[in-house]
Amino acid sequence: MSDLDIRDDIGVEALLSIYTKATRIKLCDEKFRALVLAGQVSAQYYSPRGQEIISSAIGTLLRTDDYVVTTYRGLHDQLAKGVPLRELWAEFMGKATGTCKGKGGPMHITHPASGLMVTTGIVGGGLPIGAGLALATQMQGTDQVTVVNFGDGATNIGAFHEACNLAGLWKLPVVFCCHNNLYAEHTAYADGTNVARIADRAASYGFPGVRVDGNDPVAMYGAAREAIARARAGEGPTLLEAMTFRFYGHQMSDQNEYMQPGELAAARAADPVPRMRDWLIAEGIATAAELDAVEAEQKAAIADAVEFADASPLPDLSEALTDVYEEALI
Ligand SMILES: Cc1ncc(C[n+]2csc(CCOP(=O)(O)OP(=O)(O)O)c2C)c(N)n1
Ligand SMILES: [Mg+2]
Repeated sequence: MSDLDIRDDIGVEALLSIYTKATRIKLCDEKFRALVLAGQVSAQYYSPRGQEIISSAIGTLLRTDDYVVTTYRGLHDQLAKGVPLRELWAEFMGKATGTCKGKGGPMHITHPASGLMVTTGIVGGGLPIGAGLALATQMQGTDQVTVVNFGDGATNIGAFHEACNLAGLWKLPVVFCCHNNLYAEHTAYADGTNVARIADRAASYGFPGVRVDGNDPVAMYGAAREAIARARAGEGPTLLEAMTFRFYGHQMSDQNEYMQPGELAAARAADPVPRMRDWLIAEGIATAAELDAVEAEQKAAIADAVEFADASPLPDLSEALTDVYEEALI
């Protein structure tokens, strides 16, 4: 397919949706890192900068009632699925108006109304939960789809294999989306796994595995569309391996010393968000002025959310034991 065929096939609306979501993620991430570095917000944060296109394509394809599961590096998945900016920012700042009333923070965003069901810090822990969500919708006879997002490191955790096995066996309506950013904390993928392509692992569970350039909106949209359609049609899971890179290391204090010389600079030079902007303009899909307007609109929405979160109260002490399974612990 030529770029033009693909453009017609995907449609301008979907392409602009991907760009709008990616812009929101990029700007949100930049603002959050700036506030943390300035000491104005205290939170554990794992930046997904560089991985925006994967979630933006998936978020454009999913319905609100579809489910998404993500990880501590989950801002891109949360925003792309439609978690509202104000509640998200309030949660990031630990405020009572946040998605989890300020008790979760960035690593535990949950917003069922948007279909963002779980954010977990347990590597690989999201896969069995996602398989369970998919099993629930299968039993209820709906055509909802669950997308589980996780990293390359997670594919060496037992839970990945257990979830893939059952999902394949029961043909669950789930898409396992691995964001392969080439590193798990400070360990390069090849130093931890003797299989060159994560996508190949799907064969052992009897469902398709597809490797795709996760930074290419057209390729990512196409692969995700097929996987989601398969799941929705009752044909079972797909393992997507979306190749990408994270621009700000594992966590904010990461000095990236374990990377190859020039690797990070090369990845940043190929930043997928400005690259998509240039492509949209070059293809005549949007004008620079139209995309400037998208960016200005997202900036204003983020400024509003930060102001809202800043002005919101901290949770009351009397709330400390609500919604935290206190009865089960007694
Ligand atoms: C079960 C478990 N083991 C170890 C950790 C510590 N840990 C946190 S993030 C991480 C790396 C995971 O890498 P990957 O799955 O590639 O995701 P990425 O951080 O690159 O998005 C590890 C080992 C954890 N949180 N949970
Ligand atoms: Mg990784």
